[in-house]
This record gives sequence, structure tokens and C-alpha cells, in this order.
Amino acid sequence: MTDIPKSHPRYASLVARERVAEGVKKGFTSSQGLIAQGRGECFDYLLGERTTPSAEAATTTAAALLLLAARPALSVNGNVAALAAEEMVALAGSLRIPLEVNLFHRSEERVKKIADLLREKGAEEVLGEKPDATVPGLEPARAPATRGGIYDADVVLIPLEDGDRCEALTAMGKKVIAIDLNPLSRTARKATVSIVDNILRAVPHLTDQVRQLSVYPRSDLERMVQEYDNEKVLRQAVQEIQDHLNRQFREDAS
Ligand code: PTJ
Repeated sequence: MTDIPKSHPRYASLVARERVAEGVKKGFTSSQGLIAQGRGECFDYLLGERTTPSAEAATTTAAALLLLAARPALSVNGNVAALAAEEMVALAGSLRIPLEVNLFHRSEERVKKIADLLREKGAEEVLGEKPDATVPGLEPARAPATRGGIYDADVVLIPLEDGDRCEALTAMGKKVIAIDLNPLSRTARKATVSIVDNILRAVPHLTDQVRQLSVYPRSDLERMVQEYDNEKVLRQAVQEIQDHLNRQFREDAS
């Protein structure tokens, strides 16, 4: 990897870019993943590369949903593996559930490489290598899913996912948690709970929330979920971008 000095003002962003590029070189991230990362970087820049209050609210609700779920599932694709493999393993560990490799540009070779990487990082159970069901409404190459994982889950976390899969999972009656830096994406708008934050910050934060909320009574968690309004949170995220940009312009002018 390129040596990036810690003092660089874009350090975290450049390290993330390097990790995705490394994932492509090692063959577990798709080349399209580089473009997705660029899109994410742009929105993160507009947000001020921070976890905003709207993202905090969405993350807390996502943790409550995962704790309330009878069968939660966690999806991992090539970008997620490059950026947050260890963090996803820790999240799965805190919920005592498996991870499932689930790809947009599916190849058996990439599925295996990602599953091996997750196991290397300590994952106890990784699904996705032997899918035994299909998600209705998706084209055959993208539809494979696993019983005991995403296929029959009631709550699914889909970081950095496309809108079609989000819609198809919602149409199956599942509650969907998205992690997506673009508050205007179809995924963010169709999900039950959309965390508009960088996966690098969002997954450790979510794991921390799962641990903290795990001692709460179910009735408290249910109330959190009932009071949550995803559209309101997405509007707030857009407002947070505007406020950040206004602050930048004011600082430049003074
Ligand atoms: O590994 P595969 O084959 O499953 O492919 C994965 C990608 C990500 C290439 C695929 O799902 C794809 O093309 O996704 P999209 O449609 O580009 O959507 C990815 C979304 O994730 C975009 O809205 C980006 O803004 C967002 N995003 C990108 N990087 C990050 C991010 N959100 C949070 N954190 C990031 N680091």
C-alpha cells in the first residue's frame, strides 16, 4: 500500500481508498467497487467526514432493530470486505449470528475470497458459498441467498448496497438497514433505517450501540423503533450537508 503520512488532512479517506484498491488487486473487491468508493468519498466530504446527529439516531435505531429481530442477517460485499471486514466480524460476534457474502457482480471466486478473509479475521460462521434459495424479483446472477441467513431473515443489514436488492428484500417483508453515504440514493430511501455515514465509522458505532442496548428491556427498544421516522432522518442528513457547506463558505469568507 502507498505510504500515507498521518498528518495528511485527508488521511482516513486516502487510507480507505488504498484499502479498496488493495481489495481489487487481491481479487475480492470488484473494479466497479472503486467507483462506488469514489461516490461515497464525495458524499462523506459534503457531510464533513463526521458522524452527524441524524446518523447517530439511525444507528441507535438500527441497533434496536437488530436486537429485537428473531433472525437478523448481515450482508458483506467486496467493498465492505475491503473496508470493514474485522468490524463486521465484531458486529456478528456481538449478535452471535453468521455473516453472509452477497455480491452484485457475483463470481464464485470472489465469494470464496471474501469468505476466507472473514474467517481469517475470526468469523465463526460465513454463509453465501452454497446458496440454496433466491430473492424474488432480482435477476438470476444477483438473486442467490442462503436459508438461515439473508433469505429467511426478518432484519437484514446491507452496507453499500444497490437499490434493487434493497427493494427486493423489503418486498419480501424484511426490515432493511442500509449504510449508505448518499442520503438521496434509492437504497437510502427504500430502507427501513438508513445510516448515512461512512462504513468505517458506522459499523464500530453500531456494534457499540448493540452492546449498550443489549441490557435494555424489549419495550424500550420497541418504542425506539416505533418513534423512528426514516424520511425525517434523511431530510435531516440533507440539511446537515447544507449546514456544513454554509459553515465552510462562512469560514472561507472571514
Ligand atoms: O462487491 P459487489 O459485487 O457486491 O459490488 C459492490 C458495489 C458497492 C460495487 C455495488 O453494490 C455497487 O455498485 O453499489 P452502488 O450502486 O455504487 O452503491 C454503493 C453506495 O454505497 C453508493 O450510494 C455510495 O455512495 C455508498 N458508499 C460508497 N462507499 C461508502 C458508501 N457508503 C458508506 N461508506 C462508504 N465507505
